[in-house]
Amino acid sequence: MEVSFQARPISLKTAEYTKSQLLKSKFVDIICHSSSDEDTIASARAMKWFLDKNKVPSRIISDGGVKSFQYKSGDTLDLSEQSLPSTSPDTVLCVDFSEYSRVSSSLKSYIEKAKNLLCIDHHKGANPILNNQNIYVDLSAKSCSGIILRLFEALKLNVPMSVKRTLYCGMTDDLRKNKYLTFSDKSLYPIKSKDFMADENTKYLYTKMEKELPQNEQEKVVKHLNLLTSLTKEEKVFKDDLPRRIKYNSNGKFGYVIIPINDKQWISLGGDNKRTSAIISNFRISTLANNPKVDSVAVFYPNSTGYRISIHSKGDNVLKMFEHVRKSFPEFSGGGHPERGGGGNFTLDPQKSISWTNAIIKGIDDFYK
Ligand SMILES: [Mn+2]
Repeated sequence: MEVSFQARPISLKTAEYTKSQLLKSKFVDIICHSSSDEDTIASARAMKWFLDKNKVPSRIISDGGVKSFQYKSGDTLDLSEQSLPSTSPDTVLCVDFSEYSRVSSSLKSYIEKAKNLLCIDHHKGANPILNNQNIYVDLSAKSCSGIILRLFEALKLNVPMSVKRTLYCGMTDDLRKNKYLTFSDKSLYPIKSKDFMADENTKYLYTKMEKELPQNEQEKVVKHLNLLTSLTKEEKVFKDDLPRRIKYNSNGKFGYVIIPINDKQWISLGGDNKRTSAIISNFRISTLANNPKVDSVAVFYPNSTGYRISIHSKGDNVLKMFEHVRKSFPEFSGGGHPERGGGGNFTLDPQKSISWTNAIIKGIDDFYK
C-alpha cells in the first residue's frame, strides 16, 4: 500500500536550523506570493508571531489581494497601497512560494537584494529561488500553514489560540482548494473527502486543530471562508436559479450556464466578485457531485474587462478539453489545472461574446464525441 505523507513532521535539526537563521536576523521581511491567499497570509502571520515572541523585528509584505481572517494591515506592507522600501532587506522569508514567477518583478528585485533568504513552501517549481538548505519544501503538504504547524510542533512551542485559529484558516482554505474539504450551504462545517480521510498527516494536523480550537473559534473561521452561509436574499435567489438555467451538450456530458453581458441580476450582485464567484464555483462542484453522467460544468460570465469561462471537470479533462477547443478556435486562451480552469477574452461586445461562447461550446461538445 502506498502511504502518502502530508505536511510530514519536521526534524528537530531542520527546525532548529530555520530558527537560528531567523533569530540571527536584524529584521525579517516575510513575503507572501502575489494574489495573496489565506494560506500565504496565515503562514506569514504565524511566522510573525514566532519572530515577535523571539524579539526579532519583522514585517509582512503582501499585495492585499485577500483580506485574510483577522487580518490587520498594521503589521503588513500592503503592496496594493504602499510601495516597497528603497532599502535592501536583511533577511527575507518567503512563505507558500519558492519561485520568482509567483511575485511581481519589483518584488523579485527586492528579494534578490536580501542578505539572507529562506523559503517555506509546498509547491514544486522548475526554477526555485534557492537550491540550498535555506529552502524547506514539503511537496506532500496540502498547505503551507500545515508545514508551519509542524515547525512549531518540532520546536515544542506553546501556540496561542489566535495563531492556531490563523493556521486553521490557512489550512482549511488550501484543503478546500485541493478538494480535501468541501463547503456547502447545508452545513456550517466543511465536509471531509475520502482523500482527506486516507491522508494520515493531514488528518492528524487538522483534527489536532479541531480538538484544540473551541467550537466558536472554528465557526468564526468557517463562516469567514464559507460565504455560502451568509448569502443575502438576492444572492440566494441567484444561486437557487442556476440549476434551472443549465443547458447540456448533445450527449449530456457537458453542462453550462450562460450569464449574458447585460444580465440584470448579475450586475445588481456586483458582477464578478468574491461572493458571486463562490456561488458559481459551488454550483459547478455540486452539479458534478449530483449528476453521475455529467463530466464537466462551466459558467460563462462577464467581468469588468471581458467575457469569461470557469469550468470544473470530474474526469480531470479541463486542459485536454481546452487543447481540443484550440484546434477549431486557436485564439482561445484558457488554462489552469486538470480539474478546474478558466479563460477569457477582452471584449464586452455582446455579439462577440456570444460567438466566443458558441465556439467554445462547440469545441467542448466535439471533445466529448
Ligand atoms: Mn498554499
